[in-house]
Order: sequence, then structure tokens, then C-alpha cells
Amino acid sequence: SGHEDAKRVAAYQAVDDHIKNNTAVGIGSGSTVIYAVDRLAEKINKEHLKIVCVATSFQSRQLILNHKLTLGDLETHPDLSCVIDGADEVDDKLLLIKGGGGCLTQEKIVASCTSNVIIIADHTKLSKHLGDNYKRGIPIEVIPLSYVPVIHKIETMLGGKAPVRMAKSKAGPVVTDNGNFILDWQFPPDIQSQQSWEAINSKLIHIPGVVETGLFINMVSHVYFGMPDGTFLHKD
Ligand code: DER
Repeated sequence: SGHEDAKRVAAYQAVDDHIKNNTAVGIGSGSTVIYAVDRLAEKINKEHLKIVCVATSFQSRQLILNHKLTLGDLETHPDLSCVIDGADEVDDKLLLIKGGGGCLTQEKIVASCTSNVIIIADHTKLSKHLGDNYKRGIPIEVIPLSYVPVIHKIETMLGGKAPVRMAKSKAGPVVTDNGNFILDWQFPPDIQSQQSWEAINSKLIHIPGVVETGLFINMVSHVYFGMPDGTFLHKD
């Protein structure tokens, strides 16, 4: 489909532009990054490259192992040459919403271990303002015992609604790879005109019980958007 082709174009271009031999790279989570790992495996086999891959979730770990790539970790490879990952929404200042797949915490940790974070996405993820296209809200990972008071604090302090994400293939809430719950904060649309995302993120991250937010601020070096006509748009 055009959607999948767009993801593939963005993923292939990102790998071709940024993967270098004898490096350790971070592998993101989600459906777009699958194309990047396909391309990476093809490149490694064709050009006999030595690349260590650091995962950002169980899904990412399975992707690496299923492609018979070399799995590393942050203990042995704390400095990564780049990270390739997806996003749920990108605004015109390359601010991201991530966490649609519930993997935001390890993704942000791995992204913090490189100065070259490369995002790959189809063009539907490109928005003028956060929330224009991605309607599920900003994912916030919380320690399970805290989720009710954290919801109340967010809704009181910042407005909107922040329901806990309920699982589809399991009874009860989604449990992350870190054993935590996720809130999807439907922020009030006008909040962006009242305060900066940095200020909002800082308030969220300091609520006791909040582990991490899906707001990635000033973390991205390159974004590759796959377009429906098979071309890509590169923003940096
Ligand atoms: O959960 C995440 O952060 C993923 O990277 C997600 O945001 C992107 O998933 P997609 O490539 O399937 O859209």
C-alpha cells in the first residue's frame, strides 16, 4: 500500500545515509523501523559490515535477533553512532510525540546515548502543531501504584484527560517492557499557546510516579518522511 511504501522509502533512505561500518546503532520500535532493519540486514550482508544493534524494546530485540544481527546493550555500547526510530507525530520544530507502541522510555534512554537521532515516518506524521493528526494524546509511563493520583494531578494542573491505556490482548491495563502503566494524556488544544512544551514536559516529569513522557524535545537530528509518490522529504 502507499502507506507501507512511504514507510519503506523513509526507512531505506535513513539507513543508506547514516549507517557506517564498525559502529553501534540504536534500533527503535514500531512498524516503520521494521523496514529499516530489513535494509540494515541487507546492507550488512552485502557489504560485510560490522554493526552492533542496541534494542529499545522486546519488539526491537526480536527484530534484531530474527534478522540474525549482532545484539548489544548500553552496558557494552553506551555511545551509539546513531539511533533510527519511528514517531507518532512530528511538528515543524522536530518536536516528537512517541510512545504509540508503548516503548517510549527505553526509546528515550537509547536516543539519549547518541547525538544523531534519526526519525523515520510516513508523511501523515508531519504536523504543524502536536495533536493536529495524532489524537491519542501524549503517552506518559507511570509506576503502577501511582496511576490514579498521577491522573488527578495531570488533569488538575494541566487540564484535559489522561486515562490509563487498557490492553487489547490482555485483561487490564497495558504493562510496558519495564513493568509500568501508560497514560495517554489528551491535552487541551490551546495549552500550546499558553506555555512551552519544555515547561509542560518539566511539570509532567516531576510528578512523583511519572517515569517518562512521550515528548521528545530537542532530541532529533534528522527526520525522513516517506511521501505517497515514493519520494522522501528530509528535514534536519
Ligand atoms: O512507540 C513508539 O514510539 C514507536 O516508535 C511509534 O511511535 C512509531 O510506530 P510506527 O512506526 O508503527 O508508526
